[in-house]
Amino acid sequence: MRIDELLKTRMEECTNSRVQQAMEYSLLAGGKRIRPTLLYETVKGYGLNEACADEFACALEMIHTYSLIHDDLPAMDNDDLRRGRPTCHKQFDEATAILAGDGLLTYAFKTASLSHQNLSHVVTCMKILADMAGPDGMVLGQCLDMQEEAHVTDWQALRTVHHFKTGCLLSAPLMIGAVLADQDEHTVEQWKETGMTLGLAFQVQDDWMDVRETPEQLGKSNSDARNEKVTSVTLLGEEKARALMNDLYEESIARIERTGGFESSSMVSYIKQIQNRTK
Ligand code: GRG
Repeated sequence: MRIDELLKTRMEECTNSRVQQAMEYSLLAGGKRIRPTLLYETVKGYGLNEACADEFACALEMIHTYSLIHDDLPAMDNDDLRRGRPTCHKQFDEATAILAGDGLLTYAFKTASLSHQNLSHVVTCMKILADMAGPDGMVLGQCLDMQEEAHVTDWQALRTVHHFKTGCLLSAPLMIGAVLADQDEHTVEQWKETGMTLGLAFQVQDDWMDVRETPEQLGKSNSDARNEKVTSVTLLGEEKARALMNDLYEESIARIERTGGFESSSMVSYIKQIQNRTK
């Protein structure tokens, strides 16, 4: 995959150290690469060459990987398995895993800044990255998730957690792709909404698979039950959660097909692939 080669090169350009090794261990462990792929699909749908999005594709995957490393820590979900391997803190140690997350987050912004695209677009895209990943975005979602017992008693409240925790980092590639393709603010907002719908579909699917599949199949611990997490499955039941997931995928596909000036077929077939995945 193009993104794997790019990430490998970026890691080779980082000073070799224990933290660099831990960053590389988690970043190059595989993963579905959904966020970079969504970005590439967006620019391609607008008729651009995917190379224009390389730096932001790397940045998105680095930020995503940092969030997984920190989410797996004992202070958060306390998980042992990620991407088919021991989690970063199990393979190294907790301090190194914290630093690896910090390193990836920082290195993401350095990487984004290396983009040769129109400077004003680059600044806008970096702001989107920060907004979607930071304390108004994914970090807020994670904070709400950690406090969930006090706050989450119904589907609407859980939806809000997922909106920030999962939706923001799936909206970011769509928004960034639209900015790189010189789309106006209204269109970028439309893509944000599409990403949020897709994010919710993806999260409900993740909840559903967490109860249906084994850790070996998923390549990660299915810790929701152990942590007594409120999920779409515990709130709605397996059948309703599955139906909701399919409705949300269909809604996001319909939104993509309605987007003016966008050749949607390749992105839509990619999303159907995600919807039908088994791990
Ligand atoms: C620590 C700030 C901070 C945030 C953590 C990503 C995250 C937020 C938590 C991980 C747990 C979780 C279920 C998050 C929802 C999003 C999600 C399903 C992440 C897993 O993404 P995939 O399936 O992972 O794309 P791969 O490994 O394929 O890249």
